[in-house]
Amino acid sequence: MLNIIDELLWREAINQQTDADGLRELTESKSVSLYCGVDPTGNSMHIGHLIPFMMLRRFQLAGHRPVILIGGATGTIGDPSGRQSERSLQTLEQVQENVDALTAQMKKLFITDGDNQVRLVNNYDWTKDMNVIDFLRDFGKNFSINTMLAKDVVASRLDSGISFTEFAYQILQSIDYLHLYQHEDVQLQVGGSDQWGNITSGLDLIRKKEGNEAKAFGLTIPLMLKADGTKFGKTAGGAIWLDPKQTTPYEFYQFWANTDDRDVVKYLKYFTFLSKEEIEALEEKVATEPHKREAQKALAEEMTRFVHSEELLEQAKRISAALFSGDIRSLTADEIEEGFKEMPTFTAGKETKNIVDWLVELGIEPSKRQAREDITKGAISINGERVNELETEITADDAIGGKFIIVRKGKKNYSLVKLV
Ligand code: 629
Repeated sequence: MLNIIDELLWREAINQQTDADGLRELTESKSVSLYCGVDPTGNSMHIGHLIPFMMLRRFQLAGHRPVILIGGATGTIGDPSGRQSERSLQTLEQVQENVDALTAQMKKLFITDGDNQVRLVNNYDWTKDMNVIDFLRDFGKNFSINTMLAKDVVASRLDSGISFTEFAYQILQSIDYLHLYQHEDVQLQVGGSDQWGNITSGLDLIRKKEGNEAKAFGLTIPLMLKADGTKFGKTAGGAIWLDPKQTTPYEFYQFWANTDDRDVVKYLKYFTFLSKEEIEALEEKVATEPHKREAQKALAEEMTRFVHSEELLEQAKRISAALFSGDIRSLTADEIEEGFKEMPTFTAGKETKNIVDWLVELGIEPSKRQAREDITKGAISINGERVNELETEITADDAIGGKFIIVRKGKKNYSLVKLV
């Protein structure tokens, strides 16, 4: 088996390391505890957050021990990393709600019992009772303003300005690493490349408190870039959330299924737990039969199963197949709602109407003339069945589950009509 570091290198999942040889040696000699943190600044993670936590899972599969930190304390402030302006403070109640939501999300993704189980910790526990004198005497003395000013995060804000609160954020994250080093045996912190400054700041604190021989390491993960130069993880509809209410499993599945051929192998390595052999076989498929999109399907399946479930994956696939073939009648009302969330939506009454009038009144067709022409040439389908007769009546009975009628105009123009 590959050493975990070699595996991450093969997956192109390492950006910077504080001591590559030292970490390799350590991971070969023992089961290492490692951590990554997330701040409760929202009520759901998006796929950008997921990456370092999937790395923790890779370490776990290789026999190491992951610790997930939820930043109940740091989340009340907010990390200035990568931001050009000061954050507005959330209420403590809001932060607590987000802590609960993220904790539930993490527990669903990462098994929290059994052998080398995930440990979930909250930095509020060791930060909330610290008083200002302890903070300044026990920790503040170990931080040089000169070094703090030189960190990218702070340096890039010197023009636009940064409050003392956000400036001090890196101290809180450093105290966490020291705490976890001392009490949870943690020897490695992982994060996205924006976390390099905070991670190295924690290592400096550990060395000052524990001596230069302290064996602690930092590793960051590269930012994912797309071949076409646009930002990964964002679509026209916004971020890809893990919360199924914000991004439905169908949309989630489609996001991965739409990956460009130039990116798909990179994503398979970086995001999935498929083996080197499996990924190489899919790479071959991209080269020889790209039109089958087998690599994209494998990626979409792996990710949807991991984040949602086998059941929701099957549902997402059924919606995708029905929309592709036009067999709308095979879907339930819930599946229609999910599959058509991003499509033009209209509301209509329940009274029976002639199809031509109905299409024009809804605004799906611009005029009766156009409606008649489209129907006559067979370009209009209702719930997947072509309408040929100009006299066709639309009744409440046409609604799937009593709620939805799907109109297709031409090959791909779907509209969702909700009956009220
Ligand atoms: C206390 C707080 C710690 C360790 C970490 C933290 C959170 C960290 C942060 N992380 C980002 C976040 O919470 O702000 N200061 O949104 C986010 N992270 C995942 C990746 C990241 C990073 O959750 O590290 O790089 C995104 O990919 O931005 O003791």
